[in-house]
Amino acid sequence: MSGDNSFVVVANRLPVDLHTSPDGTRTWAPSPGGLVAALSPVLERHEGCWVGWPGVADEAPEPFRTDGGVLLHPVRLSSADFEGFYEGFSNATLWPLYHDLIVTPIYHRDWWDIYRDVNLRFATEVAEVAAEGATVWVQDYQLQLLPGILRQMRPDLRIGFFLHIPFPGADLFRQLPWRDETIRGLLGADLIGFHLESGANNFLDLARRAGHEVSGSASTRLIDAHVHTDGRRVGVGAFPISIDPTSLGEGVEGSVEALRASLGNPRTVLLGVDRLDYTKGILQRLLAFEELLESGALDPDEVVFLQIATPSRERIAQYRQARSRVEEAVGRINGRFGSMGHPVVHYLHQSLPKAELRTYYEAADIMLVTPFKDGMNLVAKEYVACHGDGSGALVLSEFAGAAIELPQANLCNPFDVESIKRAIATAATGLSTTPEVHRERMLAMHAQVMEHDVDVWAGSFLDALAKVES
Ligand code: GDG
Repeated sequence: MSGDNSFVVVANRLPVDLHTSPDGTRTWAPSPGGLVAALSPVLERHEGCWVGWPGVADEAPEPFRTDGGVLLHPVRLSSADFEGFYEGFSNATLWPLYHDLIVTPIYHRDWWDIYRDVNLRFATEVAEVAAEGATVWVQDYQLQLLPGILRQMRPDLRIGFFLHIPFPGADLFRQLPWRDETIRGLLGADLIGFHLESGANNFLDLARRAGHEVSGSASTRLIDAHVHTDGRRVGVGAFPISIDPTSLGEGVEGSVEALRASLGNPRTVLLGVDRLDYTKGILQRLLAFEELLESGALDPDEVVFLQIATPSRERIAQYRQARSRVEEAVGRINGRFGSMGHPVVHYLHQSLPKAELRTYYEAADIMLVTPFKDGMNLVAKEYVACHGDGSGALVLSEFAGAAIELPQANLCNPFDVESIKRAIATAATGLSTTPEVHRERMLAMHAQVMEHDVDVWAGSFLDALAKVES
C-alpha cells in the first residue's frame, strides 16, 4: 500500500501544539521550530508530509494540511508508550549513553520492547503515506530502528536518517544490550548523517566491528564513506546543523537598553540559555561564576548573570535532580553576593518567545555555553548570529559540536572549573583590554554561521541523499 507523498519527514514530534481556549475549546495549531523552518520549503515544494507524535498522550487530531500545504500526519501514543518509548528508552537509556555516560543509562527490557513497537508503528504510518519511490527523511535517536523496518516494508523508498545528538565511540556504544539491532536498524537507510565527522567515524568503526564491509572515511557535507550490507551501499557523512537566522526576528529598538536598565545597568551581562538538562553544564558554570565572585575576579556590583533554563523532561528523576541542584546554587550565590533588589543571578525556569530571546542574546556581553557533551548546540550559533557588529564574547565548551566550526570562541573544558573560570575571566577582561581582537573573532564566527545556515544543512543532506546509489 502506498500514499501520494513524494517527500516525507518523520520525527518523534509533529510540529503542532494543542491550544485550549478559556471556554475549553481545543485546537491543534502548527508550531514553528528550527527543523520545521528548514524543511518547510522542501515540504511545501513537494506537498510533503510530516509524520510524528502530536505531543499529547492518547490523543491525535485527524491529519491536516498547514497553510503552506504540508500534510501533518499524527501517530497516536498511549501514556504507556510515552513512558517506555520516550521517557524510558529514548531519554533514560539512549540519551545518557550517547552523551558519554554523564549519568548512568538504565537498560530495561520492557522499554526496549516498547521502543521497537513504537518504531514499527511509525514505520507503518510512513509506509502508508509515502508515494512509490518517495524520499523519506527520518530524524533522531528516538527512531533508529525505523529505517530498517521501513526498508523491509517498502524497498522502493529512498531513506535518509539524521542523528541530532552525538554518536559515541564503540567502547561506550557496545554497552547497549540491543546494539546489533540498533546498527541494523540504522543501516536500513541509504544515507546516515551525523553532525560531526567523529560521530560518523564512530559509526563506521562499529559497523566494521559488527562484520560489515566499510570503505572510506567520513567527510563533511560529502559522502566519502560507505557501509556495504545486504548487497546495498549505505552512505555515511557529517552534516553540521545550523540555525535559521530569520527565526530570531529583527530585534526591537530600545529593548536591549530597557533590559539592561531593568538589571541596574551592570557593566557586564553574562547569559546562559539551555533546556534544563544535565548535559548542558549549567551547575558547573554557576560554580565557576561563584568562585570568580569569591576571589574578587568579578565584582558583584558590576556583573549580572542571567540564566534561562527551559523546563525539560521533568518526570525523569535525573532531570529533577539537575534542576534542584541548579536552583540551590542560584539561591546560595544570591544569598552570598546579592543585595536587596539586586540579585547577581537572575534565573528563569520558563520558555520565552524567540523574539524575547533575541533581546537577551543582544544584551549579553558574554554568552556561556558549557555542555559536557552536545551534538551541536544551536544556542551558541544563535548568539553569534545576533552579534553581526562584532560585539560580545562566546565562552564555549570544547565538547559541544559547535566548537569545531567556532574555534575563535573562548573554548573551555567544562569538567575543569578552573578552565571555565579562565575562559570567563579572559572574555571579561579581553572585552575591555583587547576589544579589537574580540571583535574580529566574533565577526569571523558570525560569517561562518550566516554562510552555513540551516538551509545549507538541509540542502546538503538532501542533495547527498538524492545522489546515493545503492
Ligand atoms: C538537540 C541536540 C543539537 C531554548 N530556550 C528557549 C528556546 N530555546 C531554543 C534555543 C535553540 C533550541 O531551543 C535548543 O537547541 P540546542 O541545539 O541548543 O539544544 P537541544 O535542545 O539539546 O537540541 C543539540 C540540536 O538538537 C539540533 O540538532 O544542536 O546538540 O542536543 O534553538 O533557542 N526557544 C524559545 N524559548 C526559550 O526559552 N523560544
